[in-house]
Amino acid sequence: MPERIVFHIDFDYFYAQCEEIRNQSLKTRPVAVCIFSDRGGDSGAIATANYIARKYGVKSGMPIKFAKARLGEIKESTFLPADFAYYSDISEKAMGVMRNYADIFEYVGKDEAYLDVTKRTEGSFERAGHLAQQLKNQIRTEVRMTCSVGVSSNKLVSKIASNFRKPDGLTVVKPEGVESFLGPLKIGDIPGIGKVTEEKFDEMGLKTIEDLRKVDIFTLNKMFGRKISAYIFNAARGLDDEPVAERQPTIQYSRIVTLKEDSKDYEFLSKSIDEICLDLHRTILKHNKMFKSVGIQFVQSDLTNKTKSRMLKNPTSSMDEMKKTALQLLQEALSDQQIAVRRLGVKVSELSDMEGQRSITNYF
Ligand code: DGT
Ligand code: CA
Ligand code: CA
Repeated sequence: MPERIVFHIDFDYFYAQCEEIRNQSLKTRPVAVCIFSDRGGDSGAIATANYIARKYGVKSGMPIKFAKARLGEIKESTFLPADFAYYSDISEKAMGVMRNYADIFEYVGKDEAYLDVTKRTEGSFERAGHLAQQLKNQIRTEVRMTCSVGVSSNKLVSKIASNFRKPDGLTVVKPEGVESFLGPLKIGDIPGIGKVTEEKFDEMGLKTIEDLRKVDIFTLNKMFGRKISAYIFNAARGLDDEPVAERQPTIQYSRIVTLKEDSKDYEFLSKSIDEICLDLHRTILKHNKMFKSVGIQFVQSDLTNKTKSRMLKNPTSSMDEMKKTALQLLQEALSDQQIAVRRLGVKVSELSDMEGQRSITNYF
């Protein structure tokens, strides 16, 4: 079997970069994206921060209050509430670009994917490096986003490599360079090795992956059990044969109709929303799904697009909820609408399975 070539792609400071995309002026200031809890005020946590805010020590998972304390004095630092539906739209767009580069495309999460490119590069790392650069360029021009890419012959090393130089990194690790690439990295740079495990090794005087290679499999077995220790033992040597497995982002359902005439009249458009929701809701029930995000889409008379979406508090399969949210979005979208709408659509996403909840879910 020829050597595989695998990309791991991870978008840089994802939520915060999405915010920069729609407001370029954020690029020069510290930006933190917050998930406010229901308790109000500043209770809640930081989802992520741009690299300027990170310089001041702001990071994912930190209480908003701490982050405000760190950035409070800094001019123009900006705290924004997370807008998941919007981040999903950006993610979709970027995934759409990436999947064209892959023989096998594995969606991992909103800001992450593996691509097997063995066939199209004919196993050449030189070609793979160029392909990765091309992909980065296309994401930059079409989505206005930077990402970091790791290229190697397996998923494990590519994941470590994508994280090696961030943001906007591209790290190619050829098979003959794997051992020397991994050697100086921290044990905690191995995916899945958390703080606790890292500390255990630290107590043994082991800090780098090179140090870790000195631990024999029997010692590891005693520490972690067979399965985990086999993983750690192989990971330290850059060994991983897990295949890239085709996986697309979770499905979303949408309906779009062309209106009888172009319009920006709420009364007129809302009638279509009613019909679209009825139709869309049938699909939801048929697939036994709940949705957590509702969006609307305009194709305007000049054929440009406009979208707006909203995350709900809880997953639901209720048609009322779908319609209510779509109508709200419609009203908001029309408030500053210049051009008439030609086609109107509704989409639901963030789907989950309904699994036996039929009886307690309110359908209509
Ligand atoms: P990066 O990749 O280091 O440049 O920065 P991010 O922000 O892309 O970090 P990553 O890839 O670990 O996570 C992707 C997104 O997931 C991130 O933009 C926000 C969200 N996220 C990450 N960590 C946390 C967390 O601890 N809490 C919450 N609520 N969201 C998180
Ligand atoms: Ca990321
Ligand atoms: Ca990620």
